[in-house]
Amino acid sequence: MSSTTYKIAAIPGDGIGVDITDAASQVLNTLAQAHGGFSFDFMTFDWSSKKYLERGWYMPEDGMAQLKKHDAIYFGAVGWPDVPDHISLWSLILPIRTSMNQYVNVRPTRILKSVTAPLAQLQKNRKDLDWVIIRENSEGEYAGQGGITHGHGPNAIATELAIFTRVGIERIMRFAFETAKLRPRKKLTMVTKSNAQRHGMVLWDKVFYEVAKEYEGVVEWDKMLVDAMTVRMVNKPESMDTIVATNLHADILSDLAAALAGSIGIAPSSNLDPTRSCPSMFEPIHGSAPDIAGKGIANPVGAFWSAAEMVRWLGKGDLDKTADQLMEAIENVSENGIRTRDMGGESSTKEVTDAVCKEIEA
Ligand code: GGG
Repeated sequence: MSSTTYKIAAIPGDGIGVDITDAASQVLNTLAQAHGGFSFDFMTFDWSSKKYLERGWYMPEDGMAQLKKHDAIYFGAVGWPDVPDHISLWSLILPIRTSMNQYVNVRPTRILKSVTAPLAQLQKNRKDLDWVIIRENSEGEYAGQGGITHGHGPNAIATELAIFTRVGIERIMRFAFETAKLRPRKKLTMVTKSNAQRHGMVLWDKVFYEVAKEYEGVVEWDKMLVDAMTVRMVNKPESMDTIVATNLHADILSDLAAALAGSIGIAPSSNLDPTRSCPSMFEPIHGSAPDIAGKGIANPVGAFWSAAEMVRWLGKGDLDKTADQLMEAIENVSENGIRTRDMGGESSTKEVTDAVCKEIEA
């Protein structure tokens, strides 16, 4: 039987990114061995804030070219107290997303088996929260356009331009409708702030209505303002399924979604190039958590769920069952009470990781 080796560029980054990337590679290797027919060849890139402080750069000049030689990128976390956050973010994940054409960020959220949801109503009706947030990942408020004039003193003037293109909006809407079409509820909620932001957000609305026409009778849709959306997520979670929003709005909404589902430490994300011309990147949505870095207590579940999504993407449909097996192992371990502190347990990162590996091998 022939075997496929997937070349993975691993960028652990900062803080707990290192712990959870190690844990994810252990789990992925165990999964490949147990399954057979595929394996992983990890190449680790030490592009971190620590290295930046030592040598003045995160990624070498040919960094993107090195990443392009891989089938996928696995990313830990970025951000460290001694480096301003906008420098670390703009030196690693943001340029990777744009250079690798990763214009979609998929963030699934549901309440995993035996995880405690913070709201009583969600704890009782756990299936009510089952969403996929589709984040536009290449433009909007993260386009990096703007500047500061009139010095940095009392007269400073800063601009932060949000860029929205018809091409960028249309492709994310199409991806969102296609995602919603395959989901059981077949519902799409589109989020903007088009009452106050009267240019880019109005173009979002316009393009959305155009694309929606193609899905008439196939996908039910509605539209929300982002402020009202936060209330609906808490009060009527069952009324939504797939959600599409701008880079900034979806970044914020997905943190709220993760908290409602039990912990930010659980939530995964896939930065996808749907054309598959560049490697896609998989990362938990949480940051580097400097306060618990190196203590061995970080929750690896978001990292494992992201790894499962990577397996699904690499397999192009052939490894869906394998990815499901990993998700089942994660849920069984949690059900057996092997959980980190943020999930109400006392287990270490290593204990959760070893238990997930054991479940896969069982
Ligand atoms: N593991 C992802 C990570 O390090 N996130 C830090 C962060 O602030 N990300 C912002 C973003 O996803 O745009």
